[in-house]
Amino acid sequence: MTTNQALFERAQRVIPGGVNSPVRAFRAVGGTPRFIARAHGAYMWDAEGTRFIDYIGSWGPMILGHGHPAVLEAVQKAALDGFSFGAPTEREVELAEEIIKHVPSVEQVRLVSSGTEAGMSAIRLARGATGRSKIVKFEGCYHGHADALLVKAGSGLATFGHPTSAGVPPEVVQHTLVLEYNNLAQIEEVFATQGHEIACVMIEPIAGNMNFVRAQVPFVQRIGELCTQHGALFVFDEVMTGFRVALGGAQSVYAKLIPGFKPDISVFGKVIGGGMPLAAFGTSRKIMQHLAPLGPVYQAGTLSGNPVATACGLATLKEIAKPGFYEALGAKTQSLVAGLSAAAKAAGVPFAGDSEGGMFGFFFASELPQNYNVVMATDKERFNRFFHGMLDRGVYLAPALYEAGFVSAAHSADDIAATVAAAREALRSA
Ligand code: KE4
Repeated sequence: MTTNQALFERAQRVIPGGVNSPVRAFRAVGGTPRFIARAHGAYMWDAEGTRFIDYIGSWGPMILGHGHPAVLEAVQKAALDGFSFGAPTEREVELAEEIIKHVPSVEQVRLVSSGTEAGMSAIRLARGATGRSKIVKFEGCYHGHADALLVKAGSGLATFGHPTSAGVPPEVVQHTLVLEYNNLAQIEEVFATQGHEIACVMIEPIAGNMNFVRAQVPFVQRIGELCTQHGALFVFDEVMTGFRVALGGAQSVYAKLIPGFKPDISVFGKVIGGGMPLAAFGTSRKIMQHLAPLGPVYQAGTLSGNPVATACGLATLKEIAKPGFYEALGAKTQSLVAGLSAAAKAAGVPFAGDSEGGMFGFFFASELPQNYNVVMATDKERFNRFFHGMLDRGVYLAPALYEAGFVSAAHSADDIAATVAAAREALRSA
C-alpha cells in the first residue's frame, strides 16, 4: 500500500510543493499531508486506509457530506447527457433562479468556475459600473488570488497596499486600500478623504480566512451607509458563508440585525457547486447591465455554468433548502464547539469558539479575536499540537490556525461525541 509519505515525495517531483493549493501542504502545521483516497458521508479515508471524521468538507462545499445519494444521482445523470457544450443550458437557468430565490439582494447572477474568478469579476464589475478605480478590502480577508486582492496593508491608513505575493507588480495594487477588520474609525476616515474615488468595499462578513471572526454589526451597517452615501458598492464575499451559515448566507443573518440591510454585490462559491468547480457573483439587474455581452465590462469562461457542475450544485441547493436543514446543522455545530470548549476548560486551556450554521472556528485564547493581528497573536503552537493530536486520533481539522471548520448534515451525534472525546485526550497530552 502506498503511504502518504511516499505519495508526498512522488507528488513533489511533479507538482510544486506536492499540492495544487498551498494550504493542503500542511506547511502551517507541519507534518505530512494525508492523500485522500475516498470519502463518504462525514468521513474521509487516506491512502493508508486511515479513516478521519472530516471537518474540512473540501473547505466548505460538502455541506451534505460526501456522496449524498440525490447529488450523486444528479451528477451521474448529467454526465451521461454530456460534460460540456459551450452553449447555454436550462440547468444554468435553474441554478441561477435557485440562487436568486434565496438571496433577495440578487436579481441576476453570472456563473463562473472558482471563487477567485467570481471575486475578480465582481471587482471589475464594480469598477466598470462606478467608473472608479479604488477598492477597499480588510486585512485577514481572503477573496481568492486575483492580483488586485493579494495585498497587505500599506504603511499608513490612506496609503495603498503592498503585494503579498511575488509576481504582483506594485502598480497593480496601487488602487487597493487595506484596512483593519472591525475598525470603524478607519472606514470613516477613508470615506471622508477618498469616498468619491472608491468603487467598492469588499468584505468577508464572517471571516473564515481568519478562522472565524464576525464583522461587528455597527461596522457592517456603517460600511453600507458610507457606500450608499458616496456611490460606492458594498461587495459581500460569501464564497465561504453563502448557503453555509444560512440558506440566505451571512447577509440574511445581518439583515435580521440591520433593518433593510442588503449588500450591492454578492460573491458565491463552494456550497453552490456542491464540490464541483462552480461559483457565481450576483447583483441588481441595473448593475449587471454593465456586463458583457450587454455592457462594456468583459467577463467570460469556457466552463462557466458547466452542465455537470450545475447538476451537482442544483441537487445540493435543493437538499439544503428543505425545512429544518439549517436548524439541525446549526445545533450540531454549536454542540461541537460547546464540547471543544468544555474539553479545553477541563484541561485548563484558554479557548474561545464560535459558529454560525455549519461553519465554526476556535482559538486558544481567552476571547474571540476581532481582527487579524489578534488572531495571529493567539497560541499557534498549541493549535498545531492540537491539530496533530486530533489527526492522530482520526479527526481531520483545518491544517492552519487561520482557517475555519465545517460540519455537514452527515455528521452524527456520535461523530461529534467522538470528536470531543478525542479533544479531551489531545488537550490533556498537548
Ligand atoms: P477559490 O478560488 O479557492 O474557489 O475561492 C477563493 C475564495 C474566495 N473567497 C473566500 C471567502 C474564500 O474562502 C475563498 C477560498 N477559500 C480557501 C479556504 N480558506 C480555499 C482553500 C484553498 O485555497 O485551497
